[in-house]
Amino acid sequence: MESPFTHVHDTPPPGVGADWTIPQNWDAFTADEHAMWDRLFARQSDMLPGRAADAFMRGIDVLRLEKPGIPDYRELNARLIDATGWRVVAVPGLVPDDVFFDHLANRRFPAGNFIRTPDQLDYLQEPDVFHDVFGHVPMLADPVFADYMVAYGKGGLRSLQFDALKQLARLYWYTVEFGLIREADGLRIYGAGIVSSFAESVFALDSDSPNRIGFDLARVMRTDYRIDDFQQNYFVVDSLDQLLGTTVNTDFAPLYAANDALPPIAIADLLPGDAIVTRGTQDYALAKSG
Ligand code: HBI
Ligand code: FE
Repeated sequence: MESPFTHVHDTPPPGVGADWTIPQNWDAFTADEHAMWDRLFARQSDMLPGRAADAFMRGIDVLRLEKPGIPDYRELNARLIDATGWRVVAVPGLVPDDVFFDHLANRRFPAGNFIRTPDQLDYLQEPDVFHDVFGHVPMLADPVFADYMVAYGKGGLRSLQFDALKQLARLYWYTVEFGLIREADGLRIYGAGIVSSFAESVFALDSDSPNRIGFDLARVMRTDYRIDDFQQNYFVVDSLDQLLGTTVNTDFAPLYAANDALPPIAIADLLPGDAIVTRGTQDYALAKSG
């Protein structure tokens, strides 16, 4: 069983609950830590209008995330619970897959309770509070996306019985983390890995390099991805209803089996059946590899 992450411990460290949650301890964040949030927030919110999905921009608004400083979950959760019944809980970092899925299935989003330091402004291995709260939580204020994440958590728990974590992790990656959506005025980003990244917010929409492919559940679940650089593929949903509908109306057990009988799809490969939105040059990835 392969996790996209490498340093997940199996049992909670001392002082961490059995569900891996810890108190947010908001009062303990320093002025420098709040200032880091404000710096990241300003940089992203300047760029996101016209790039981020309507649902994401609405979430920022509904949750009053423009208030300076790392959000206090006592206030944030009051608004989030009102909107969709979701809440944010603090965790030390990555948590085991079963614990992660159980939180999602119960409308709890686990957020890393630390913030990056100035030397890690643009890239970090483990999700911090800026990625988790700024990136993920606005979409959780959208009722349709909120239900999708619950369905994903429930599916995740079942996938562990089917030994299908890898297939389900790809679905998370290409939707929740790096998804694009088609809106009236063009493509928009909704994936948390993009909206929380200064450079990828531009690259994902403007670069000629990556493929942009119409979302197809079975295809996505076979597609490898990279965790070390900009994506070489983005998958485009027509609506959040499409994403939720496909997920709840698909019987995943036969799909896992059918996909298991096929080879994985290499990162940048295009297939004859793909609904190609833009065919990428892959210039960026090729230049990097060298
Ligand atoms: N833990 N805190 C945290 N955040 C994640 O996104 C996360 C995790 N543990 C496991 C996990 N993700 C993966 O299983 C999913 O992305 C599939
Ligand atoms: Fe994330």
